[in-house]
Amino acid sequence: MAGPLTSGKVKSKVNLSKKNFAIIVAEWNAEITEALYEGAWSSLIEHGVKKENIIRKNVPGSFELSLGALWMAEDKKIDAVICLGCVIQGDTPHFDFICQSVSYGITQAGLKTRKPVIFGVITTLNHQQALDRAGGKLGNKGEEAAISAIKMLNF
Ligand code: DLZ
Repeated sequence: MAGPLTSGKVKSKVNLSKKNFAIIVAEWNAEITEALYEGAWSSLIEHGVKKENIIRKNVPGSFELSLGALWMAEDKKIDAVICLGCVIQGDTPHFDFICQSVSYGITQAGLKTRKPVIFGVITTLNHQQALDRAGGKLGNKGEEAAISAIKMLNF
C-alpha cells in the first residue's frame, strides 16, 4: 500500500534552487540504501534543487545516522537533512535497539536544531520487503523522504 507521499512531484512555494540539503546514507545493506539515495537525489533534482546544493555523507550503519544528522543539521548552511538507512530483522533483538535508537535520535536532531530531519529508514522483516521499498513494487522510500523534506520546508 502506498502512502500519500509516493507520487512524483509536489508544488513548492519555497525556491528550492536556493536550498541546501544533506543526505546521510548508512552503509549497512548498501544495495538498498544506494537505491534509496538514488531515489532521494533524483527527486530533489526533479524539484529544482541544484546538484551542488546536495551534500552526501556516509555513516557505517543506521545507528550512526542520529549523530550524522545532528552534525549536518547544526551546519548553518544546511536547510534540511535526509537520513537513509535499512534495518532488517535478524535472529536477535539487535533490530529493536537500532530502530528505537535511530528513530529517537533523528527526532532529537530535528527538535534540537529546529530543522527538518527526515526519517528515511526502512525497517523490515526481510530482504525482499526492503527491495520492495527501494525502487520495487512499493515505490522508493528515498524519494518519499525527499518529498517530506520539501514539504517541511514549505511548512
Ligand atoms: C550491527 C548491525 C546489524 C546487526 N544490523 C544492521 C542493519 O540491519 N542495518 C543497519 O543499518 N545497521 C546494522 N547494524 C550496524 C549498526 O547500525 C551500527 O553501525 C553498529 O552497531 C556500530 O555502532
